[in-house]
Amino acid sequence: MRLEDLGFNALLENYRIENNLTDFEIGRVIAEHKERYTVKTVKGELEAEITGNMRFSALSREDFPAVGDWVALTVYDPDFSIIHHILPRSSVIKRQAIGQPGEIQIIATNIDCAFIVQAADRDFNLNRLERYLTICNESKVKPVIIISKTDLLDEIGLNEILEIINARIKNVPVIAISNTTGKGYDQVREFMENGKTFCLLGSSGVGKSTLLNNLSGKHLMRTDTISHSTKKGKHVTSHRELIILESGGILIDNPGMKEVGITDSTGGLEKTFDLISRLSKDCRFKDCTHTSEAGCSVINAVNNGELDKAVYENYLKMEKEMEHFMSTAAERRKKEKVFGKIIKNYKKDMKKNDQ
Ligand SMILES: Nc1nc2c(ncn2[C@@H]2O[C@H](COP(=O)(O)OP(=O)(O)OP(=O)(O)O)[C@@H](O)[C@H]2O)c(=O)[nH]1
Ligand SMILES: [Mg+2]
Ligand SMILES: [Zn+2]
Repeated sequence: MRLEDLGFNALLENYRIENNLTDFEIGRVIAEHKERYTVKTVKGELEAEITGNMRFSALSREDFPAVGDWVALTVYDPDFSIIHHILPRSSVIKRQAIGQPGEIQIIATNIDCAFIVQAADRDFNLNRLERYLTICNESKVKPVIIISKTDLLDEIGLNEILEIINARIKNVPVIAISNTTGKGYDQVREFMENGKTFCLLGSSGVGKSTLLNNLSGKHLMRTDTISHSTKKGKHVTSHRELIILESGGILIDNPGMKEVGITDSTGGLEKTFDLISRLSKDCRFKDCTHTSEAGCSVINAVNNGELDKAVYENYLKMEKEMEHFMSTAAERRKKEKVFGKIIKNYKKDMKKNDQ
């Protein structure tokens, strides 16, 4: 295996040389288990941990390695390596961490293209599609929408879904697939360029791992049937994992997500809701919130039917969520800083007492 097969490129190579990382082994994080990482290198798969320094100087989750990262490490033996550096990320897909207000969770890094998977039978939801588009657009990851399980629907039902998507979401490719019949697989494969990294996003039970297994021709990820009593997915995939397909392309499977909270995604919202961004240039006030202001061209567009009310409402909801996230994150950082100072003073006092 060459590093290029894993997605290594000239930009990363230049960085490696310019930053004197030539004495380190270079590899890509393919799995994470509670701050232990599996890193794929030309020497094989290595188990690695981070340096103490990296852990203590980390300000947020973004300072820790994530699946998809390129790292520089020292190899002691195959079961023990130390990660010293994370090479610059070309993209980061992230969401709000569950149960930790103001904190982010990295879904994957260095992604070229995201497959946003929704099942045709009962998972399909436009608001949620726009949410996934926002987190992809924020990081300039090319989104592709995949509608799975089309075998459970007749032609008319499927066309209805595709029309609904086309009416609301422009300029994003949509592929209808069935993991059972293989429908749409040729179109998916067309996107999968050699050396490029793709990731699978979507709710639990929509068929992400089944798609990955079928594309690889191997049973790499466990898949399972959905609980019929609750009609809910069982979260079969429990951790992120990066896989290289023999046919070319690198694919990251993710556990199904229930919530996709927006973080600091100004650019992502602008791109996803580009009609709103264009309209807002004509609002009377520069800082118009498009909620109640006079001379708001966004509200005008909703009133005259140019802008879909559902799109407008989804935009406002995510915009509000983003503002809330950013103020909570700022508050969190402030508290952590104060806490850091308390610890520092405490340690100083301890030293004084020792003398
Ligand atoms: N009928 C039909 N069933 C499918 C299709 N794709 C997947 N399934 C079934 O749906 C169930 C869930 O599939 P998985 O691939 O495990 O779903 P997942 O998205 O990986 O789920 P998590 O790992 O929990 O996020 C399995 O029983 C699959 O056999 C499809 O296109 N059609
Ligand atoms: Mg899965
Ligand atoms: Zn406005």
